[in-house]
Amino acid sequence: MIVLLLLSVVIILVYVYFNGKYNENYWKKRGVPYYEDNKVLGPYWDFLTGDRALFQIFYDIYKKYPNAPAVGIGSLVTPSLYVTDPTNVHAVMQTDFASFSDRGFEKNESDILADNILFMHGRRWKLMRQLMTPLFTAAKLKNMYYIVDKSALDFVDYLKSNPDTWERNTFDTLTTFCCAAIGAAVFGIGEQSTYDSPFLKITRAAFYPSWWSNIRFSISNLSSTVFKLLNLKYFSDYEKFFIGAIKQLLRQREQEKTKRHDFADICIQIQKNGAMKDGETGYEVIPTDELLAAQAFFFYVAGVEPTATAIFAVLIQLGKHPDILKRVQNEIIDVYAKYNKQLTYDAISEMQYLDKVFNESLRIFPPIGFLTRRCVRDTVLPVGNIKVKKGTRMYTAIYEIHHDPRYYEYPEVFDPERNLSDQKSEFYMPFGNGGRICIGARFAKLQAKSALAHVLRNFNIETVEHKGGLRFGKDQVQLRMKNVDIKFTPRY
Ligand code: HEM
Ligand SMILES: *[C@@H]1O[C@H](CO)[C@@H](O)[C@H](O)[C@H]1NC(C)=O
Ligand SMILES: *[C@@H]1O[C@H](CO)[C@@H](O)[C@H](O)[C@H]1NC(C)=O
Ligand SMILES: *[C@@H]1O[C@H](CO)[C@@H](O)[C@H](O)[C@H]1NC(C)=O
Ligand SMILES: CC(=O)N[C@H]1CO[C@H](CO)[C@@H](O)[C@@H]1O
Repeated sequence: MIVLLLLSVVIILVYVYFNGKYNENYWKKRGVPYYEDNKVLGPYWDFLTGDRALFQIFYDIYKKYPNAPAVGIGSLVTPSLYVTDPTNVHAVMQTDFASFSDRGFEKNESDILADNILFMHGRRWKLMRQLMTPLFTAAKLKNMYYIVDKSALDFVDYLKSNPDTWERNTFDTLTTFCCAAIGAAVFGIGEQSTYDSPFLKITRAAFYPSWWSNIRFSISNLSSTVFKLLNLKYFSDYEKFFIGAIKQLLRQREQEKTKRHDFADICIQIQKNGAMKDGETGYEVIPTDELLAAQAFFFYVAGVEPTATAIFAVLIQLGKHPDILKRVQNEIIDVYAKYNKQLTYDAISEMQYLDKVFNESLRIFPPIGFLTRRCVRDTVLPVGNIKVKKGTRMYTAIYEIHHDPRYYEYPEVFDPERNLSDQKSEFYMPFGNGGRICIGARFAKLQAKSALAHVLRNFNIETVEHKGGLRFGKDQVQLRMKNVDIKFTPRY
């Protein structure tokens, strides 16, 4: 017994040693430094055993190899490359997109709700992305703006009638709002408050970030084989509820004549048009209720937390800079008066200073700290001439670049006057970049700015950092600002 145990320990140690050695040589041969602190699991080891966010661990590596074109990292048997040089990052995301068009997510085919553009790859993704893109044009957003506006007004009412939210659990309050607002955009609105929607309670519970969901994502990140072996499903718990709700909604809408400009309307249109076909390859997809439910689901999975984080980022900065807050509020008040006490789509678009503040807040706190891709065909990265083989996992820096003094003078200083629209896209990527850039960016910005305008018209704010100061939650891809709250004081 003891012998057997010892033997297995020895076998594991030998395996770990050779696995690490192999990974190291793999990258050294290609002229790339290798992250040596843990040769087998790389930054994931630090993530699993520590209490910091993964992006912070990457940031340490970034600072350790400031001039490397990329850094090899351990990830069991899959070669993995952490891309730090902005030109290389740009190649992965944009200029060589065809070689890196996958996010590298594994999904179980029977996991219906994971069949959405966030997780899809290959020609299926391409077709679905083409189909969903027109949903977020300026014209469509203008039509659905009345829903965005109602959500923001309901949010203000909610704040006004719940003074217990004025100094505590700000991020929770914002997540609830984003869940309600996304629900309104997908399912439509009626007379009652978006906060009284029957969907809110369940979706709110589903999207509460938990340690378990971190672990599940982490397994899939490390190795698709392990993921398949364990037979994990991402969203099975919500499948029945969600698909049922969408089916019911679609059948109901088929009977209606009036256009409401929400996501459900668009689904009906898509189904009327029948099978979707890629002109080039002839590949076809049938828009079933299930497929559309999965697309509705991406609004929640991809939309709720980053939008809440973005609003939080702006509030944290404004609550620390009273002079900038005053200027934002003055702009809101002026535009509000100009538009006859309405915050219309055009009114929100006119708030240039708010836009600058939003942009700069997302430079300092990009809600997604780094991105992942999978190489789908052998290629070469321009800086350092790095050969990358099909199947390699890529991690690209965002937060690190946003905070690099080589690209931003005094990067830790919040300064809305930085000309970010002058900035090359490889240095500013809160919504990612290239072919897989955030499809909801316009919608998210509109939602966030509308909420901010309504709230800041009604409240003054101050940022309250609790004992020990602001820190980040132990999350994989998100930035979650913790130990900090917003104190709201009424101005009405
Ligand atoms: C401020 C809020 C948001 C931020 C900061 C954000 C950020 C991002 C980022 C960084 C990516 C990855 C892009 C890449 O890989 O290059 C992404 C992808 C995506 N986002 Fe957002 N997002 C936000 C809100 C939303 C909303 C509200 C929706 C839904 C309406 C949404 C839908 C998506 C989808 C579907 C993808 C995957 C696109 C694809 O793979 O083709 N996002 N987002
Ligand atoms: C997906 O999950 C189901 C049940 O959870 C399982 O029966 C099936 O074999 C899995 N498929 C793959 C490819 O892992
Ligand atoms: C904010 O950033 C976006 C790019 O993300 C840019 O198009 C826009 O012009 C910027 N706004 C201002 C006021 O600079
Ligand atoms: C910011 O950069 C854009 C693009 O280069 C330019 O058109 C604009 O005038 C600049 N704005 C300021 C205030 O410098
Ligand atoms: C390579 C890979 O699968 N990366 C994923 C890791 O997990 C996050 C979610 O926590 C995904 O967004 C990445 O795509």
